[in-house]
Amino acid sequence: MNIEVKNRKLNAWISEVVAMCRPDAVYICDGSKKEYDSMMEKLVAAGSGIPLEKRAGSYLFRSDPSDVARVEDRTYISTSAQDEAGPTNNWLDPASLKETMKGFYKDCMKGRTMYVIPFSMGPIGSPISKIGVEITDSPYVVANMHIMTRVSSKVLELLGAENDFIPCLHSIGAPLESGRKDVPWPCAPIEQKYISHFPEENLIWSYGSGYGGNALLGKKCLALRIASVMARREGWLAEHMLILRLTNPEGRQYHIAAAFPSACGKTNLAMMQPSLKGWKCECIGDDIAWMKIGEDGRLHAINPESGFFGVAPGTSYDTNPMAMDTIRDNVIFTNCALTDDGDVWWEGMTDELPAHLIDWKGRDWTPESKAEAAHPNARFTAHASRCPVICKDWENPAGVPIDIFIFGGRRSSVVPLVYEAFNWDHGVFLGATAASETTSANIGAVGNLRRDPFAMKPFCGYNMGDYFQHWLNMGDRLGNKAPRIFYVNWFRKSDEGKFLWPGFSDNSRVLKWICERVEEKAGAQKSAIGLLPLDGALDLSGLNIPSENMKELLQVDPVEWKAEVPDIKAHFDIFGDRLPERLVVQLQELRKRLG
Ligand code: OXD
Ligand code: MN
Repeated sequence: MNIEVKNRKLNAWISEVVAMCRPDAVYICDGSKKEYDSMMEKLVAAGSGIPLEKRAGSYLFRSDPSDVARVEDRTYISTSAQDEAGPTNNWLDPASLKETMKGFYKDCMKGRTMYVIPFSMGPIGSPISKIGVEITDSPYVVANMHIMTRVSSKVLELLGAENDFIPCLHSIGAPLESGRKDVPWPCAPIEQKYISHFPEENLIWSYGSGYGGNALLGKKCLALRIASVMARREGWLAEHMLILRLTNPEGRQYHIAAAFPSACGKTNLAMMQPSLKGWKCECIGDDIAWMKIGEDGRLHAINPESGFFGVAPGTSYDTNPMAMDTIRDNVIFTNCALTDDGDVWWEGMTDELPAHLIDWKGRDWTPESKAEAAHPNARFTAHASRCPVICKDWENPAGVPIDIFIFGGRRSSVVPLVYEAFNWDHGVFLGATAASETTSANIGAVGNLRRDPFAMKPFCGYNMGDYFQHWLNMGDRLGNKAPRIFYVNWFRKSDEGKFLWPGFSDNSRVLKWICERVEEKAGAQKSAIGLLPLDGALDLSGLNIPSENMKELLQVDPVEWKAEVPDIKAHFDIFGDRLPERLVVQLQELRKRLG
């Protein structure tokens, strides 16, 4: 080993994994630039990474076509009792799952180096942060972890001899028999992929995939699935939320945490530049928020990550100029198309299509080609510090005080542009019933309505009925210091199928109303589903939206909403007696208000 490890638990674990996986060598990561560069050198030499002439310090990777996204149906929450994992998670008994996986892990790192990555989720040493150690046989994972988490030998120092950490074991599941040539993206077939969580012992085992959320175990596996269980145990919140700071023209700051399912523009909102004069928006995080009640009784949030693992297609100077500026250099691109002059391209990046590209599968592509040039889930990995609107407090170990929670989804009808919850319990009801229409980024038919409570369905590491109760309990503890709760829908369409709201930087107009509600400056009208902006309360200055469109955007049709009730009831029924009574009451009250 290149660095001496003093931590007893870590040493024992390394020995155990070496005995099981039989790597050729063991390397302890220190998080240095030199180390990152050596990973890239190795990956380029292996034919996996393509240096991009047009973007300094940037590389393109093409995954195996079978390894392009998170694999939700191969993701397990393994608890001794199935009820603890609940109806929204795949469950397998821990002993038998470990037995199966040990069969795959046996000798799985032959011919490869085993990397040991000490990392911190959250600023190193912050009381909200958690330490993990990922063992992996993928240098691509090491490089991505350098960007997405704080990898450092300081973490090993913090661990000392006795301190605890969350072990995250990862293998791509492609041992190299002696003399066999490697492939650019080694991985195991789909039926051998397992993304397993053992929350009772804070343990993660991932096998067979090299891709994003399956392999960068600090992100979805640790910072959401395992952290959500720890958060419930310890009385805090680990959420699938962006965090932003909005400053009004008078200099008053508001901190917003918002949860949207995938493909609803979370990264765009996190980096949004307001169209309203005098308003400023700064990004703190685009995917995950960890929130604890501070000494002042308020909820304080940190972003546990240190980078963005963003969806590339659809990102452009129109939709998200700040993301485009973030990814000018020092980026890892995965499954984007390659231009003839050594740059990346994806659908939606430019109006004009390039005349020729190499697509994400490595084939020639022209505008006549039927297939997409970039995979719809193509990604960029970029360090948060590269974002021109990153907030100066994004690494503040104390976090930022949250004023506002926003939930939302993609709904072409029924759901108005914005409304406010009547109170905390009603806000929890809005989060618990959040729904979105599926897009091509989701598996299954396009346009189906999918309930995705708090955007946490794929990420809650325990019974979601208990998760709802945890939110209710947090509200009880926060009392009148609780953030106010709102619901938004940027995606309502006219009968002709056109978006009614311009979205993007004009979403600042909705955020302005939300802030004015918090200040008790804007009135609201009561509807059956919540509090809506009064006529003329939304600042539409400089916008040219016909008044009938505004009417439609804010319309609440009791007939359409009555049709939602049985769907919500069916959604709630799956939680059986784990559904909190207070949410049953919320549904009854909605029914009553609808008449
Ligand atoms: C993500 C997701 O990759 O939510 O962030 O799917
Ligand atoms: Mn996400």
